[in-house]
Amino acid sequence: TAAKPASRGAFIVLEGVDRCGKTTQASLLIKHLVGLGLAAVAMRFPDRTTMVGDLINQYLQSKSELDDRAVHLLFSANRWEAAPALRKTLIDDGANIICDRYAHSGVAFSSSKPSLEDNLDWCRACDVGLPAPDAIIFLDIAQEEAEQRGGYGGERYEKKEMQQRVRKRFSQLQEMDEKDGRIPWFIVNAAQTIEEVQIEINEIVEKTVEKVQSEEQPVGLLWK
Ligand code: NYM
Repeated sequence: TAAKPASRGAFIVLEGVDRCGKTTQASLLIKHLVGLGLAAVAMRFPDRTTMVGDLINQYLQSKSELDDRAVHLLFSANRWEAAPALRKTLIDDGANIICDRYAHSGVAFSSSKPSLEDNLDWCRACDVGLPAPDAIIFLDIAQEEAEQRGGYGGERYEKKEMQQRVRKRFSQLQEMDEKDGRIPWFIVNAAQTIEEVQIEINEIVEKTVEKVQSEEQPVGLLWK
């Protein structure tokens, strides 16, 4: 059996509206951490490679229609099905996870739909108890700036009005987390150059990794 690692890995989540540069930054961050000799694993949600993920993918590409609550539960199930592997990576392998979107995207997008806008608590409920991030890095960008980046793709939700509502929801979720005091948010101005954004993110992540290693806290339970 493999030796138990000295400490667990940090669970870092990158969040933001579509076109904020999350995916680019996530892969740069992995390279940076590996360069520092730290184990780093990339994850992303939705994970379209699973059976649940395939249903989500068909929905996002408008190849299927689903009730808003049904698809919300699929996004949540897509996280729950990954949770055991996520814990194993953090705890047994002692590797850091860099995750492109997680539960906050789930709540922000679903609760921006007219049918769910008064149901924030319902939207949060199915993600309660998932492995909690040690830090949320929110890549903040103005709507106009995001739109200038080559425009949106053709997937569901990639519309101006929806994106504006999502951005507001993220702020609301940030406030709720800050009141609760367990999951720290770091807001990075994503309108800067790729290099400038990268420098800020690297610093936040290095500090978070150090904190997780020195405090020896177990992986938290989201919103519980
Ligand atoms: N999305 C993502 C949700 O609506 N709920 C979720 O739980 C998650 C994780 O899926 N517009 C939305 C946000 C995006 C879309 O994500 C696809 P990506 O990162 O473009 O593959």
